[in-house]
Amino acid sequence: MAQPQSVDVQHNGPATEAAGAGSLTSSLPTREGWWTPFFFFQGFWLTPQAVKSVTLVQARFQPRADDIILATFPKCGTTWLKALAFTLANRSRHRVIDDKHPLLTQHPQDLVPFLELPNRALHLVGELEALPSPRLLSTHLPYASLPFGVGTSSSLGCRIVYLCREPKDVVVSMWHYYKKIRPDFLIEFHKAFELFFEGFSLYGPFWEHFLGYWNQSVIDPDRVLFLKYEDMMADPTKHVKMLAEFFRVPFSEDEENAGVPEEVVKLCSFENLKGLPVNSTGKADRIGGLLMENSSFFRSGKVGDWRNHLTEEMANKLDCIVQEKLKGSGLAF
Ligand code: PAP
Repeated sequence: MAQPQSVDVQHNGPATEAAGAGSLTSSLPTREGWWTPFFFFQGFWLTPQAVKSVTLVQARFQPRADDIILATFPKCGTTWLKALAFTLANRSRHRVIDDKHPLLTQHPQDLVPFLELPNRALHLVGELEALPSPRLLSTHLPYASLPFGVGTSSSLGCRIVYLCREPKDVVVSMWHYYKKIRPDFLIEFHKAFELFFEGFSLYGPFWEHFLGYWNQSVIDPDRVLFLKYEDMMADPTKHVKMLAEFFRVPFSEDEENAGVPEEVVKLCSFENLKGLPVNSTGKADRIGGLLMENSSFFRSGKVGDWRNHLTEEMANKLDCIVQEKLKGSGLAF
């Protein structure tokens, strides 16, 4: 591992809690390999920008008991979960079959705000505080790094949906995504695979990320709903109903009879969302300083695409580390 090094952390306006972030990163282990050095912060690899925004979120975010947090490791189906959750939670305001439904004109990523995005964290109090309850929020933060009150098992604790995915598909999705959004950062697939395998990827080690939420879902299943992308793909309607129950807006008998759960599945399906002009054209800066195509979040949307990218040896190697790291937890892929 490379020697710790300092990074220049810019401070903006009243975000004084970030003042310690520069000195904080200077004392953190750091490693190169991705487009910028990552820092090992609270047990996970983050960009300097992410260290800064996570610190801000932890200092400033005011959780509400009725907040619902959508938590994911990157490339595990965040966009899909945001679309489903938004549609379910807001269906009394926005009918699922309606040519004015927000999903038809807004990118799913924009309908549920991330807690820790750099440009958002700086306006955390203003933007997130202004949202009416119950708030629907999303995060890539590991369980242990959630701001106090989100992660605690108390009446203050928010409800959390965690979505994870077969790691072999995650690494493939991640590599394609970086290739698309960072064309100036060239990394061969086998190199990205090695880093991911070592647990060195954004918000990695992925197994620690999975386990943090998994363990909590075992202890407190009413508060943490743990889902897998593959299970959702296999039976989306069942999962849509499960999510509606978890959000405390279960489908009525009339809705069930009218096929509303199936309509939610259709509206949020990969094929439908990918084909919409708002998702297939245009660019936006969603992570602070990087303009990316809206289509970057819709690639193949398949289970098992890893077969087109990993050799048998690579697949076995990743399977072995996953088995070893998850051993005894009850979680398996
Ligand atoms: P993020 O974590 O960076 O926000 P995320 O949405 O998790 O991104 O990653 C995109 C993945 O979800 C892509 O997977 P792929 O590369 O294997 O194709 C994307 O295609 C997939 N995805 C996006 N929308 C949907 C959807 N509606 N249904 C299923 N998969 C989807």
